[in-house]
Amino acid sequence: MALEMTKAPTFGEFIMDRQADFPFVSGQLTRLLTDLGVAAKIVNQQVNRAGLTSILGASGATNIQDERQQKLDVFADEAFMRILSSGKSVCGIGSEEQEHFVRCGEDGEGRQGKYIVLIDPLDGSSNIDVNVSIGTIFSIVRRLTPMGEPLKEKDFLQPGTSQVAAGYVLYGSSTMLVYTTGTGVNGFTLDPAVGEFFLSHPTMTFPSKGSTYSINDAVKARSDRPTQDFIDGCRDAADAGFRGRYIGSLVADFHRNLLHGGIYLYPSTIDQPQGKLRLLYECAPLAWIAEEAGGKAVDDGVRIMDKRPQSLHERSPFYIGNRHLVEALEACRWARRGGQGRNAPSKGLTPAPIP
Ligand code: P6P
Repeated sequence: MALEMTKAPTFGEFIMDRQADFPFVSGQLTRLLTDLGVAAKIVNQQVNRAGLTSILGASGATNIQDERQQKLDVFADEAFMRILSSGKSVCGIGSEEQEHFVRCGEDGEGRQGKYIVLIDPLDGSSNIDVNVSIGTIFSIVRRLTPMGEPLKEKDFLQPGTSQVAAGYVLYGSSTMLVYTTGTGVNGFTLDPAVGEFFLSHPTMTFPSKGSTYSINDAVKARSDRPTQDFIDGCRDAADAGFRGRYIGSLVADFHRNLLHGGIYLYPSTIDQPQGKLRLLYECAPLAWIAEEAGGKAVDDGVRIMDKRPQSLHERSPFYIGNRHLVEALEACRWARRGGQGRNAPSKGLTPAPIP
């Protein structure tokens, strides 16, 4: 019997092969991506045992977001911080769990290392205790300050278009790592038997059409009229197969929409005018993944990738998914402006017929 000689490349093999595509790189990004994979495996191991160890439940502390920190939040943050700062590639880290930017290196000034990592170590952690999928989201940019000098705030506050790599880890029924470096989106599934991520979803793209909308119904009620018009349009299109799906875990909702088509919305609301999600380490990395997969990501009118952050934990309204669905939402915004200005609807936009 012929031995099955072909196997999917591991994450490490894949990024090494891709490095060969860029002959002048120093290998620091390869090392950094490899470190992210190692940290993801360590976090995954704890996530999978959450119900079996004392790590379940709140740590008692609250983080900068004034959110009760779950013990796994703290564990994940420490794991990523420790592994990323131990390599020579990273000069600084901005984490959802850390109030301030962290400058790496012995003197804590971030003088060495080419890359900055912005990370949400464990997003959706309120779902941990109920065994719902959670995720890690990461974004990588190059330092702006010359090597050897202390990092400055501007090194961390760069627009999404400055990213050199972005991705997420989904700790779900299986654990996946999905990332882009600007040449498409590739997904890797962890084989826990060997402790390796194997390429399982090469060249991921949104399906040509999507019919799933993901929004918290309570938030929809407090959002602006164009968002409500759009969702009402989706509901009216139920006969056309439109359906609501909301897990309450951004990475899980985004990943389902990427595979099956759909749009995720976290709008600005009366009580949260800038929405809930964080621009630097939630919106921008997923926006790049979405665009590389043929989709679109905007806030109330601006491309997420073009937004220049003013602070580490800055929030942004966030609408992301199939291009035709995001543009249908933009058409609702255009109509509510009396049909003036940008985002005039293209022909045949569904599902949100302009009222
Ligand atoms: P709400 C989790 O806290 C999170 O940041 C995302 O993962 C998720 O999509 C959203 O917030 C859920 O927020 O207000 O619907 O509970």
